[in-house]
Amino acid sequence: MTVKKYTGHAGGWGALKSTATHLLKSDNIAKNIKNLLKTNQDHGFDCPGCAWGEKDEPGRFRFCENGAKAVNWEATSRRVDRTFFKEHSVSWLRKQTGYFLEYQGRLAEPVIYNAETDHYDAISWDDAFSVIAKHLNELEDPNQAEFYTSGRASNEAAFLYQLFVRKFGTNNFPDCSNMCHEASGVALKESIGIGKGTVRIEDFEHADGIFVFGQNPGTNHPRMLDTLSHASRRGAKIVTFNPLKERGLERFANPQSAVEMISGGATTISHHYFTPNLGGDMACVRGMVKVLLERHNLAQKNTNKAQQSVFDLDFIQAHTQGLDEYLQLVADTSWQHIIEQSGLTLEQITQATDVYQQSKNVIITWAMGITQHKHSVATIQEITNLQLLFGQIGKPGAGLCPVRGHSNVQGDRTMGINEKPDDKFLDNLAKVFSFTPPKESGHNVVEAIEAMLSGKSKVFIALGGNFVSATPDTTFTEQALTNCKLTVNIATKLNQTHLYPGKTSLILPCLGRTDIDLQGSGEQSVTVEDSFSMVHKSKGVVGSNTENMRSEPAIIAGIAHATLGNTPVEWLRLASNYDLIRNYIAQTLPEFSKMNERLAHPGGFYLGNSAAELSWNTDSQKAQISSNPLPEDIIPASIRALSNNRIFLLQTLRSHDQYNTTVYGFEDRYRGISGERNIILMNPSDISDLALANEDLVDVESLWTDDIERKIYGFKLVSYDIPKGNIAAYFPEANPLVALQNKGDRSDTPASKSIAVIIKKAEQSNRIITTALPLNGKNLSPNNI
Ligand SMILES: Nc1nc2c(c(=O)[nH]1)N[C@H]1C(S)=C(S)[C@@H](COP(=O)(O)OP(=O)(O)OC[C@H]3O[C@@H](n4cnc5c(=O)[nH]c(N)nc54)[C@H](O)[C@@H]3O)O[C@H]1N2
Ligand SMILES: Nc1nc2c(c(=O)[nH]1)N[C@H]1C(S)=C(S)[C@@H](COP(=O)(O)OP(=O)(O)OC[C@H]3O[C@@H](n4cnc5c(=O)[nH]c(N)nc54)[C@H](O)[C@@H]3O)O[C@H]1N2
Ligand SMILES: [Mo]
Repeated sequence: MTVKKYTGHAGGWGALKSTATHLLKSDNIAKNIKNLLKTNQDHGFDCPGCAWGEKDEPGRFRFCENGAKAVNWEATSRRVDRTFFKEHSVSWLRKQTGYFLEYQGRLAEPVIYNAETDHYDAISWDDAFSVIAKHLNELEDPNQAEFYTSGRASNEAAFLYQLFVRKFGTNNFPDCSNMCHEASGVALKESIGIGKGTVRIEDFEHADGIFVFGQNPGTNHPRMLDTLSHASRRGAKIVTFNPLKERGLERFANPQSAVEMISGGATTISHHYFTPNLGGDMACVRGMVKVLLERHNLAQKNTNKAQQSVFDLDFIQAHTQGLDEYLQLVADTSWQHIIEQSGLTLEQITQATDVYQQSKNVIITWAMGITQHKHSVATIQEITNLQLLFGQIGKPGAGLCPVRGHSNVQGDRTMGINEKPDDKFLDNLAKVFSFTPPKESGHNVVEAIEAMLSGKSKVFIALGGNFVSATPDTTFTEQALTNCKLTVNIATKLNQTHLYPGKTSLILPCLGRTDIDLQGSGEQSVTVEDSFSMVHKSKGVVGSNTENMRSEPAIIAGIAHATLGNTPVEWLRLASNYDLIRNYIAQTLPEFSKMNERLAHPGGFYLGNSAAELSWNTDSQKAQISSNPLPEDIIPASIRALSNNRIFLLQTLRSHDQYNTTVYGFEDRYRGISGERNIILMNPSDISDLALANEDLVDVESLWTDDIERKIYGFKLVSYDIPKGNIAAYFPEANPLVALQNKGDRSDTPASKSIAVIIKKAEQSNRIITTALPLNGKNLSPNNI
């Protein structure tokens, strides 16, 4: 492992070099260059990397370094077929890393698990569909099946999937959103009546202040840096809150700007960079509002009537409710509480407030640093309150911007992948398809794991994703899957989830976003929705060696047809021409009316956003200014009481060289960490307080109020610029530490950025990294797993 401080700016030649290296390492350089040029273009495919949007500007490259990696890795010519599975048993494959599995290439043909030999064998598509149909139809209750979705599924696939599952009879739709932006959806729905962001990409051109909370766009949304650098050069002030000094948020050279590339110059992104404690953001915003309230109270004494209010009283009066209760709560929150919890000084909070107050138009963005805490819903509502106090919603250059993760995770929700569907959607489904969809709420991710662990749920079907590695309490989730009678994975690449088969298990290989999708009526395109509610077409361009793969809609149609016959639709006919699926989407969801026609417009179409139009679909028909108490403490007293050792708060995050559970390599370039992923970032003075040294190996144990030991072993300490008491490790390596019940209030999102842990020098000098949980009475230790 090497650790070397990265002193350059983000983007620039480094990003270009890395893109080139990944291209050169790929099997087919010319093909991949051609692919990249089609990324996010009108006649190409939507980048499977992230959900950032694009302005409708012809002639620009629209990919980034990490999008290039995603495209290259999907377009590999390596194949995992029956020969591969003959050579490798499931037990052997389980011992390999995710990196190894991903590297084997694309899944090439359907396979079924043979428990006697512990190998997967080839199976025909028709037989695979029959196996699934038989298992589903034999269940006593449709609620005994779980239907997981990962956010790459297209609108067409997602719509078909939810239609099949609801007709089958359940709302059990655990999905990656539950682990991602669920808190944003819950908070915004309550506060402003719609669970999506209110800004469009053009708004960034009109914002004077942009506040970025808890996200690392240099790695996870690199095209956002392009947007931010334009705003910065135009004079907008950017304020960042992040415990880590993420390089991309400090300085960025745009690989698409000739001047910056040639001059070696870069644009300053953040004018103020604040490093709060993990989970301290709600306190930061509460502090900002407290400063503003104090200024407001002073202003009220002003004799000039026009200057008597700091807040936008007209907006508040016309559009909101809950002001008085909230301001009382702010007044009652002590500065000591705010300062201690935020980890910032009063002066820093005041600086942030000044920028906010001086900006005519403000956008606030956020991602996982905000959504993966116990008090995430409350934090997002606090952010929303701030914007409501100043009427910073529903005007150009202002609003709320949860930056979504997976490239179509927002679209999947719009299509009805939702364990708690709203009545209007169900009524429309009932009307269009003449059946009564189930109303009862289904399972989210945590509930699905619990149901499979207890044996209540017996079938697990996954439309993409890597359930075992993405979810908390890894060992429990593995057990939950192996408890099932049937597990089915529709996937592009082999991953750990496929290696924890139920009694019967199928892997069904599907086409990816970049592949040409040929059906009965010709080449198909699909659609996706970005973070800005823009729906656009995506059409694959790669076309070799995919004969025995099927598209996601074709696979879903095959399963549905085998299970339900031709009800309520002719599944196979829909899969032969996706225009027909889109016609049904248009009939079911009013905002998609004339979908096929509107898609002809370059750049696609905008779904609209009620809150951005100052229409509030809440019970009161007003935007809600919420009153949530600041948490007493980020690490609750009940957890503190569990250990006499020093307790640290751990966040799990992404390196620059991974896509969620897919590890592309070992270069976390902007953090200067190379060659190693089993690491713990820690403040140097914390390392010496523990009487440890940089690069020492440690065991990490998380604290939770059950009697289960959750540990990871032999992680390397890396001395890092991070607030004291806060530490960081990579996702998914640290997932075994997240207790299933350590989750967000009202969102049930695993609190992956808020794990109380204790650190000890590693007991063994060899580096066995695994979990140790007592399961079924068997005490697993690193040596007998
Ligand atoms: N290349 C690439 N692109 C991706 C992904 C990927 O894995 N690789 N994943 C996609 C998906 S699904 C998602 S959801 C997004 C994820 O995008 P991000 O949310 O950027 O992902 P994380 O790596 O989890 O980064 C969390 C950031 O928040 C900070 N943070 C953590 N806790 C706190 C906190 O309490 N307060 C504050 N203020 N900051 C905090 C961390 O230091 C880190 O900078 O990216 C999407 N795009
Ligand atoms: N500790 C911790 N845990 C986390 C997080 C964290 O920050 N910390 N982040 C959470 C977040 S934000 C998310 S979104 C989840 C992600 O959870 P998932 O979405 O379940 O995980 P991914 O790693 O994105 O899934 C990768 C797999 O998807 C399959 N795949 C890729 N492309 C396609 C496709 O086009 N179609 C199909 N059918 N399959 C495809 C491949 O087989 C690949 O192995 O993880 C969550 N888990
Ligand atoms: Mo995500």
